[in-house]
Amino acid sequence: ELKITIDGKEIVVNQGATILDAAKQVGIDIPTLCYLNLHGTDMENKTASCRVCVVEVEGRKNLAPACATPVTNGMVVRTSTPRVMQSRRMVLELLLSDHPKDCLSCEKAGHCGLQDMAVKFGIREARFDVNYAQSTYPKQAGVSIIRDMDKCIMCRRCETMCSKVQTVGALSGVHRGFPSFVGTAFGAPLEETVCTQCGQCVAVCPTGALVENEQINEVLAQLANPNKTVIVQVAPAVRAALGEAFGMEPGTLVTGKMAAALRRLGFNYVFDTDFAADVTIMEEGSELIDRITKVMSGDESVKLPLLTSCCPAWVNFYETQFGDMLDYPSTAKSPQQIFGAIAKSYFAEKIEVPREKMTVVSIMPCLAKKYEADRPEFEKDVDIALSTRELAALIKQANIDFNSLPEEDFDNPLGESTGAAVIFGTTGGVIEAAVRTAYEKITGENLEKVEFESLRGFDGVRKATVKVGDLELNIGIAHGLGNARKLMEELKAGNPNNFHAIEVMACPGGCVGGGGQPYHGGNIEVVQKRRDALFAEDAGKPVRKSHENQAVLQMYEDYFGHPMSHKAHELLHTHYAK
Ligand code: HC0
Ligand code: SF4
Repeated sequence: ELKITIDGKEIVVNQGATILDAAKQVGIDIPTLCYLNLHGTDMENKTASCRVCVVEVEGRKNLAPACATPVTNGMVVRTSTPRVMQSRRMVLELLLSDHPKDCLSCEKAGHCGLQDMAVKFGIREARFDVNYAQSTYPKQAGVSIIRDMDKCIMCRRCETMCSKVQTVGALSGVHRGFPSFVGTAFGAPLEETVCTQCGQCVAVCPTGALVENEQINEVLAQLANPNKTVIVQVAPAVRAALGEAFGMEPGTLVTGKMAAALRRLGFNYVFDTDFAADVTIMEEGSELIDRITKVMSGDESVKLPLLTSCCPAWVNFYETQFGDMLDYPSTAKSPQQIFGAIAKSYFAEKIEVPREKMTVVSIMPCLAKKYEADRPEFEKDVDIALSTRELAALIKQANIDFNSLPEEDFDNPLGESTGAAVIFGTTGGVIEAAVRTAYEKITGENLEKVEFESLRGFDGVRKATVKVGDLELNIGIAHGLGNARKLMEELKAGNPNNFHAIEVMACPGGCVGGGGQPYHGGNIEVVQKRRDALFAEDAGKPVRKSHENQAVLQMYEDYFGHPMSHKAHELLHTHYAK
């Protein structure tokens, strides 16, 4: 234990703590720009590159970066002396000297760490700004992500996220000093690298260097076209986070207001991805039971464990990193794509609108969903995927007073859903939903208690055994791609845990922590509150098992026949490629 005095307050800290940690303990806020710690994940960015967090340490000549300076016993620190304030301003002015000044039209405006800092420290001029000295790089506009390295401040949060948390390694710092930036191998577009499009780099970028490919105007063009029937679907995790963009507490559910807002924006049908999540369980659950039955009877044509396949960044990850194991994932499409396929077949026929006159927009907490919607094999079943942030921006542009909207319902039939579908948006939720259905299908008994506490939680890798009649169902769960890699390495080593099924979500926390959600500013508790909100919505639903969704059952009766039927395979399943 060590003693330190910060701004006159005495604090006792553990060995290894930094000045920043110590200050936090007593609620002293030292401003930081590059530092980021997502507690409970492998994300700690400690590059000490921005120098905004410098403080005065008694007995030392130079100012010390609080994020990277370990506490020594008896240390006396002052965090906001005139010298510290001047130094911070100097650092900011230097950063701004090599930063574009198009803040008015920057996609990150209002959410930019650098802008916030400049406002906080009252920067009125950038004294070192010499136009010819600005470094410029070609802007790269991808399907999901736009990279503008002119705005990179070399905090390297994206690099830490991509290499440490996701273990993808698509981004790394190149060059030193003035011309340095974070780039891809050989400067290739992200689509041509190992990037999974998870968007977690965007989620932690403090500036406009990494942003989503905004598609709001494309949606407005569709809404303005009288020849188009425009249908919208909303992913489970969106309802637990959208409210944050309108000043509500993290974890506030806005399902009803969200439906009302979408209706006022002019969508012809306001539907729910949750409907399709229930369909996913019908298909994937049947596939799981089918595989287990076959493997138990010695049939070696199928593999266990079944890997969930609804997270598009995870799909990209195993396609590129584990291309020799493509017979493990479920062939069921993701709910987003299942929804699109159903909307443009079953529903289109029902309302007698030809496919070409229908536009399907989805609202997703995710950036990889843009990439998924664009994959050629899906033939534009989903035309445009907007992020939660983009929906918030659209609602604001339309001048809708979100907070005073009434609570409305989704339209029918593709708006009907169960509690099992809602929890898809959190880590562990997809597999819990699948177990609820598999349990009843395998045992033929009614499942009284639908909550499986053993599958819940926030550890990066979780393992649980659920008793389903005589069968002991071994389940693995991972969130964050680095954790997924650990489970995949286990599989390669021969599946020592004898898993039957594994759920993976690419983002820490699952979709609630997705790369398209309102920025949480590095506070992982926000993600956990969103998860709790989804569990609350599930608990309040009258129907909580996917196979009891009446609209889904009706659709099977009228259209698909049964799960895994020929028609279901054609429209609801897919294949994977290296
Ligand atoms: Fe998800 Fe999904 S749960 S991936 O996290 O499965 O993005 O919310 O929409 O498709 O339903 C995201 C969230 C979805 C899909 C669903 C799945
Ligand atoms: Fe890495 Fe994900 Fe960003 Fe791609 S989207 S560069 S995988 S963090």
